[in-house]
Amino acid sequence: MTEKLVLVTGACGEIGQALVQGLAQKGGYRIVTADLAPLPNNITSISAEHVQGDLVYQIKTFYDYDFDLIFHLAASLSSKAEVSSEEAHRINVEGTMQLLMLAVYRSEKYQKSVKFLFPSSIAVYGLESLEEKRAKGAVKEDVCNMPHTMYGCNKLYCEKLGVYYSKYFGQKHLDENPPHMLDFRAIRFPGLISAFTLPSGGTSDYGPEMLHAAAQGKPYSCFVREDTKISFMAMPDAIKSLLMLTDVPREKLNHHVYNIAAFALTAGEFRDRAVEAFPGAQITFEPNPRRQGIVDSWPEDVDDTLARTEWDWKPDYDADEFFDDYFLPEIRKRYGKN
Ligand code: AKB
Repeated sequence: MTEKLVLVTGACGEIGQALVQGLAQKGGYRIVTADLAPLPNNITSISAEHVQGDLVYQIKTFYDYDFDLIFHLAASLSSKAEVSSEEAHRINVEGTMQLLMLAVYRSEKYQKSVKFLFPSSIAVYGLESLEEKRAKGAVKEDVCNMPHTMYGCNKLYCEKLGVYYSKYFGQKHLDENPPHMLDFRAIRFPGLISAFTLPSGGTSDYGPEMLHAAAQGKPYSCFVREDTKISFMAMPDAIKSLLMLTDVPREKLNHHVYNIAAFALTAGEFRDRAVEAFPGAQITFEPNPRRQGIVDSWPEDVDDTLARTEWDWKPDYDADEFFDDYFLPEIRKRYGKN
């Protein structure tokens, strides 16, 4: 079977590293990676070619490649994007727009829809108050799409752009023989936690940061309140969801954008689990008002009925399985705490 040519942007990030390894395990792919940074050791041997540099300036390079599949992971996350919002807009929107244009150009030229997998986020949601957040509970895809952050606005707009390039590009869908367009598929990820990498620039980062600090015996000051609740997921489940959605026949999908859920915990519950696993862990709570405001605007949880019914999504790790079967065993190995 001929290998499929796949592009992974943001390959050096948390999802990127895990996804490149997941694609290699699955086999059948020739992987071209792209990122601002050089490849970390754990994926250098897997990448067939690494294009290092600013994505917006690298795009023209990619016009020569016959990509079947694109995982566009490059992004400036929510907290970082609030500090440098213009740069975030350039990366998150201009980068995505350029890549969507490349993919739709190739789809039309070679009459073969390029599959474009896009990691969106719970950050597209915006709850106006803690009362509304508690009342709404697990939100469906079509409610509260009123993001409070640059990053959330970028992700929501790029979802819409993806649907535009899949269904209405140049209004060519009205032509007698409409051309092949993009096959855009997006997942709204909750906060992701890996035992092997640490997050940077996000606002759900307090979860993984707290656990990694406790495992190393380092004190941790949490930048949100104890009662702060949002949805989280084990990194292996995030990769599973991307690979599952990639393989679903288009005709089985009635949507382009999907919530996925696994577990939702408060920051206090993370603390309890960390202290239980690493007695003596010193965890305090010193909320940062701006970052607190961001997570307060995100839902307590998400409703992933569409993903479950349209492509049989189901996480492998609920909260207990996350700690007992994935995170604690791996983190203890990583920091030599066996
Ligand atoms: C962030 O915190 O910005 C990300 C996200 C929830 O999309 N981890």
